[in-house]
Amino acid sequence: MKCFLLVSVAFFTATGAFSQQADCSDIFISEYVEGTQNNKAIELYNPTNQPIDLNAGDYKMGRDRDGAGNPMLLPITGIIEPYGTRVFVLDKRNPNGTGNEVPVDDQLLAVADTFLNPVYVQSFSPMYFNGDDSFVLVKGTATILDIIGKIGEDPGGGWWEPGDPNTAWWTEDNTLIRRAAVKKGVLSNPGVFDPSAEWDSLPANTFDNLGTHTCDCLIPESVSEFNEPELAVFPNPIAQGELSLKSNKEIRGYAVYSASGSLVTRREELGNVRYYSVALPEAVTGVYFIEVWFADGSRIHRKLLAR
Ligand SMILES: [Ca+2]
Ligand SMILES: [Ca+2]
Ligand SMILES: [Ca+2]
Ligand SMILES: [Ca+2]
Repeated sequence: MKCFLLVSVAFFTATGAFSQQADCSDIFISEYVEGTQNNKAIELYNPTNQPIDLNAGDYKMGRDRDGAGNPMLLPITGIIEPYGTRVFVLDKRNPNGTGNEVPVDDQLLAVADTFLNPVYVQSFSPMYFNGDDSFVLVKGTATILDIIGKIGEDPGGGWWEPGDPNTAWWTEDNTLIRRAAVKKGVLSNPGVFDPSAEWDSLPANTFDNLGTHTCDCLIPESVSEFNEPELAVFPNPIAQGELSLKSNKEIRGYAVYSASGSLVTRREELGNVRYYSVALPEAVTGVYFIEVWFADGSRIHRKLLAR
């Protein structure tokens, strides 16, 4: 029996009482995919240096349908490793499905850690967000950890950047990625939801960034207990041709390659630094790969998106 959890808007619009939380201390939403058809996914990020057990912590998430003011919350399970993610995808997997049952994209099938909410029932359809439904992450019975959109508001088709003359919808047919500088979720219902404040907007059906997240919570001091090198590459997507590398191990050099494998830029001897700013040629846009090697001989590869 599914656990139904309908909580009144009065609780969700309460401010102050539950809004204290230190940076990098609990899970938040790192990516939101509202693509075409059934391509819907939510990525959660653990910004702490300890594993978090979603079941033990009583985490739940789901949508507030069309501004109803009563988010439908589905209990979630799984363990998220330190600085790791967990990807939840709408459970449409029948390859022969048609119409409302059309299966999600193969790339989503491949990257999902958990499939949720296979059957649509209007009164309890937490994962069937379609742009004008705020999405909420809750812990226990009374702690909001994050909100996309505004509970109790139907913005029309989707939320947009206030003042944008084109009013392009950010929460419908779009992928949203939390900026690296964001270190906790939105802890209380906003007066106005401005998606541009904390999110980067990518085209519909962009799935390449699911399964990893770059966050400033990962700093060398906080990962020094790891034996394996940890590397933060941010911002990603890259803005203005600049990105930063941060690690708990000494970085010796790096190389950036295009998606087709041609070398874009390379530095051999950085003098064993733990932090380095990389400048890319201005013309660089699209998908790239960076290889970083360390003083101890280990190497890490990461995918980059430049816009
Ligand atoms: Ca859609
Ligand atoms: Ca809706
Ligand atoms: Ca609407
Ligand atoms: Ca991601």
